[in-house]
Amino acid sequence: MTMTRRESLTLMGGAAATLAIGAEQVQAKTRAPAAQSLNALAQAKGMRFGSSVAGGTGGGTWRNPRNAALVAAQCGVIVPENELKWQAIRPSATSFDFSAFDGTADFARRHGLALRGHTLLWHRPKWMPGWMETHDFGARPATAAAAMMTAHVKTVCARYNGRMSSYDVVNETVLPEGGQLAQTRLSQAMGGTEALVDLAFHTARRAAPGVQLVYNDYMSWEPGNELHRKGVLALLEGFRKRGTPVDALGVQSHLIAPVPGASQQREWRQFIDEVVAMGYGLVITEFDVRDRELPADMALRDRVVAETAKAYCDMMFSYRQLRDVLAWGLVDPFSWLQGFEPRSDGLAARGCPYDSNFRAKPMREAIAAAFAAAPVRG
Ligand code: 9MR
Repeated sequence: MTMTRRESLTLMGGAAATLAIGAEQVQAKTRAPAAQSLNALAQAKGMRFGSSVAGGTGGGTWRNPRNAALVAAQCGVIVPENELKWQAIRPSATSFDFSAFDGTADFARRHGLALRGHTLLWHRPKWMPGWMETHDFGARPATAAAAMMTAHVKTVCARYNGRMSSYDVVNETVLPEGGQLAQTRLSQAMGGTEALVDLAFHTARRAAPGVQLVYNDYMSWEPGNELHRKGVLALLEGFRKRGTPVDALGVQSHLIAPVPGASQQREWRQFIDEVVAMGYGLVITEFDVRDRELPADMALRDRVVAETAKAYCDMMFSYRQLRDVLAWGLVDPFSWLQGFEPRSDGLAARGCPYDSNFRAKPMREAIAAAFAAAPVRG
């Protein structure tokens, strides 16, 4: 069932009276653990908390001292927001440039933070480097495409050997509209998307033994994601049938507040149940909450975002297959959400655990409370 905007706003109005109580409960429950870092709370359960960190010179980077201090204090693991993508590290078909990412990797080393690699293959034409569009794959395109994919994975894995705990080997190759696999010039040259993504995983397993290998995608629990989820399940089934070495599903978790209805939540649980039944681990790779459907009132928005985060984390943390939980940025003003589908009233999005003054928001307390309530992993 798809809720219209009007229905969801009516629901919001009705829910508003009870939200205040909900927020007080969240605060009361989390008063004690609030002093502990999110990663310390996670660690107590055999989990880890982390965030993406940008490179470059903006506020969300490791170069911003306040942001760096917050990341170092709250996180046990980080992932580069953009700096390991093909667009960043492949200036041409034959060259690599790691200068942007190396700063982030060095920041992780200095602070004793684990690293996730994002991503060895973002399999959408839009996110390939520009030169790919006109690249000449020659007389034997399948051989040339395989060589390019293999060289890419081997080069990245060799450079960061012993420093990565996990890779998003393939990102977003399932099309959300129908669940089919995306095609790119690389997969077309290779003779098919399955062959290409399988090769990426097999190469990563050999080049980075012992490192968690993840398929990462943004199918979510809101209505409208049914075909996307179906496509992801089909891909994961295919991996198992073909013996492709994939360890976990990366659930990006760019949620849209408010909390979806009970039937949606049931469907989501069924989806995750099917994923873990196939033997896959789970990673929350890019957590944040979009508030563009919520009214302007800041306190109300923060509460509904926190409620959404709490309901989601409670469900996800109940799966012992989930160990790593990464936010896609910790601080509101630096979030990708500010530029992507901005709110129609022009207000800044408030989808991260910390506000523009680096103060913890109710969302931060919701995540803390969910860690406190999570079962211990063995
Ligand atoms: O947050 C990232 C933004 O800064 C980039 O411009 C964009 C394109 O590279 O990618 C964003 O991160 C995406 C991630 O790599 C994959 N999942 C969706 C994320 C948000 O769009």
